[in-house]
Amino acid sequence: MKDQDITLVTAETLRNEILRHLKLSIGKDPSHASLYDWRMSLSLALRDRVVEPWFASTRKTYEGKHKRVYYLSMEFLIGRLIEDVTINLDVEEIAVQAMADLGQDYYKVVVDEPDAALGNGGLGRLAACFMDSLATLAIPAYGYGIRYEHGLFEQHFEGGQQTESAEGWLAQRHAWEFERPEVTYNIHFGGYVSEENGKSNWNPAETVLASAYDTPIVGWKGQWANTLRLWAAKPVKLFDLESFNRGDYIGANAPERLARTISRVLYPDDTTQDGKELRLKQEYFFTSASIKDLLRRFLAEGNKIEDLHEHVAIQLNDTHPAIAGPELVRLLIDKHDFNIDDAIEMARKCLGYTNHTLLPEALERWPEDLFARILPRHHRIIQMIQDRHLSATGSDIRIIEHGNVKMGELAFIIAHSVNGVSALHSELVKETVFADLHKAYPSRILNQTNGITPRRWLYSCNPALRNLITDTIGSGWAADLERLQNLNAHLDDTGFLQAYAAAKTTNKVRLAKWLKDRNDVTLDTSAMFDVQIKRIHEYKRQHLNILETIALWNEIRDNPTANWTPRVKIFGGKAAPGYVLAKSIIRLINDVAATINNDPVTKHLLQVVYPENYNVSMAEVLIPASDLSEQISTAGKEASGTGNMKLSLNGSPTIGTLDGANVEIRDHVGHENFFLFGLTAAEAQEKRTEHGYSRRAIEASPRLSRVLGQIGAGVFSNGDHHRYSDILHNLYEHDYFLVSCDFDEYFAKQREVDAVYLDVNRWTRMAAANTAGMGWFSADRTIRSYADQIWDAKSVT
Ligand code: GPW
Repeated sequence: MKDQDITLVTAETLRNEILRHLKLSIGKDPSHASLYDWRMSLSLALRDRVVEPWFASTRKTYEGKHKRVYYLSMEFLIGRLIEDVTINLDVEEIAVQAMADLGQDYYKVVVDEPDAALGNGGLGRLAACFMDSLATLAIPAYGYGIRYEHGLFEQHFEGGQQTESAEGWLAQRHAWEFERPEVTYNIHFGGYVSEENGKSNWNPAETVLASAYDTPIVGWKGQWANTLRLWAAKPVKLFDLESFNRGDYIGANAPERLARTISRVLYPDDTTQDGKELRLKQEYFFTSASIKDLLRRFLAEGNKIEDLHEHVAIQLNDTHPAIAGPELVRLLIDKHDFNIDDAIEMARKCLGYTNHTLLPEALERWPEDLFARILPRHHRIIQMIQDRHLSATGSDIRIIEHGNVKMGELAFIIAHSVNGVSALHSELVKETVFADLHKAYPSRILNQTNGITPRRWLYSCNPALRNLITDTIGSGWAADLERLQNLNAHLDDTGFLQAYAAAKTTNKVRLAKWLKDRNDVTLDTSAMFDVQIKRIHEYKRQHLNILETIALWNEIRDNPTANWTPRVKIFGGKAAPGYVLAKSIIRLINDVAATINNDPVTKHLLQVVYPENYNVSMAEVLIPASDLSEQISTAGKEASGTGNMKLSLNGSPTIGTLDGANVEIRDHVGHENFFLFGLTAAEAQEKRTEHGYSRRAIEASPRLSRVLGQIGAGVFSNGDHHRYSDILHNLYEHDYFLVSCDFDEYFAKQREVDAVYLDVNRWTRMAAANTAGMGWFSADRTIRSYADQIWDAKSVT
């Protein structure tokens, strides 16, 4: 069969395909079809268009014996897919027309799709951006993860406080996936290891089935498509008929319930690890299934197992899949007669490990007794990996220490490459968490600065700016983002700047309408939209932002007739359900909003909005409308950040610290187009050694003292003096994240921002310079670099 030419689709053919699906796949007549029915029909018609490029890609990979990349990740935060697919297939206009011809509003259908929220934040979204770039670059690749029945929880505010409810994206049929009931693997847990003729046998106590579901991921212009393969856990024995026959109807379902628990729900902790047995089972479940699957594919193509590393590159997205190392070693020994040394060597050649954090609470470690109970054979293999590492390097760094199995050390030692996710972070990886291992393996640590897909994060979410860019520098930039530099030639052209400002206004009006419909709040679109969107965490310092907001409110009230720059402070983000202080910060933001937004003296100058349930789709509305990007983490704590890149790319200059990728963003957009403040990573570390530093900083700042005094006096809590004693105590007594120390400089820098914003031309030039400078942060650049430096993988041309 001939490859499909995607440009041959017309609105008419697409319309007929939609109607055919409505009838034959959904079983509905147009006169009775609901929004859901139309959405399913459109999605299935679009999915059909992806199948040909998908088959063609598989065929070319097979015929050319090309190396495949396997990206193992606990999280894939992909969001909605309809627009992603229409844009990548270049059929958006056609889809709009086809739906209009059917009497349907395409955009209504688009927003009806639930977000696939199989991730918490940056790490999961990075995996989704990487899948987009791998397909765009035509690098043969599989993403492997878990098909969670419930994605990230839904966030609600009740009296300003976060509550959570289960998310249910699979309550409706998932249009994009293909179930593969024939692709299953037995995954074992527990039991014991016995020795026989020098061979170890694992006699597991429990077995569940890993069952595959495939979603094709199509790249730019439909030239290539890869597979996202997600595993669902199912029982080996479907139903306990004996119990049923005894009349024990509940007990009869026990095998089903037990197995399905493994893929039931995404753990909602971002950058913290709590050592739960179920989490370890999830990690081993999807990792083992993935390794077995890639070995099966490799052998089915007639390859020799000795050549595995020439055909397979496995990337570990943080340590969550680090058990891939021991699992591969185990399979090579038990099923392919490798000796232990050769097996470790082979595993090393195949594996790369990406580190995404230095926070000690995020570094995975398992109590050794728990680990040995669930994975007895892997426990022994890890000891052998450790023995060989100790004797080969003379290092005294152990994987198993003080009764813990440390997954970071395991991943480092078993992989041939270890990378950080921004230049600063990779240097800190060498100097801190892995300093000793870096000495033992001095060429192992690399840097791969993160990137974002410009298709979703500009082309698709920001049509106003997309059109202006294409009108100004021509098309082609979406898959060659460095071309945005060509905008630099237009930065002093008044017509261009006016058009740029108009595009921003269009997006702000769109956001204002969205908020009006959803939350019934009215925004002044001429005010500066100041945006902080990310998980709520002390190190990200949303509390620094809200304290500064209170200080500004005070100053406007003190002097209401001064030339203030009107601002809307927009927050978005979820807190881990068990993270008490983060939840307190959320409540404080909502309390402050309730007070400030009702103050007749200031409400035209200062507003705080915090829409609930921030997710990928909300980000797609907020980011294009943002004027100012808040990237204010304590230096040394944010590994990279990727929201910082999305906002800057969309013309929102950063106010930020020298942390993570902020450092490189500032270098690329120009120091004069970035509002820098705060201690450096080295200064922050130094500061923490000074006794009583935070109390002293607070006492030295009348502004901050006044704000903290107001909070303590109950100004934002109906006179309740104690509501925020946790935050206040934390700031006075152990302000590890240095909010107090950075406060005054942050406040002063915000006033500089105010002044620049009043000068429309200067501000717009700065915003446009951000767009022009951000081309390097395309995930295409990041993926090319991984392919060259870590995977030795090539684009198929
Ligand atoms: F702790 N990140 C995240 F390192 O979103 F595993 N979740 C996580 O569990 C971890 C990291 C982990 C984020 C980083 O915080 C952020 O700085 C980075 O940009 C992102 O991963 C992608 O690299």
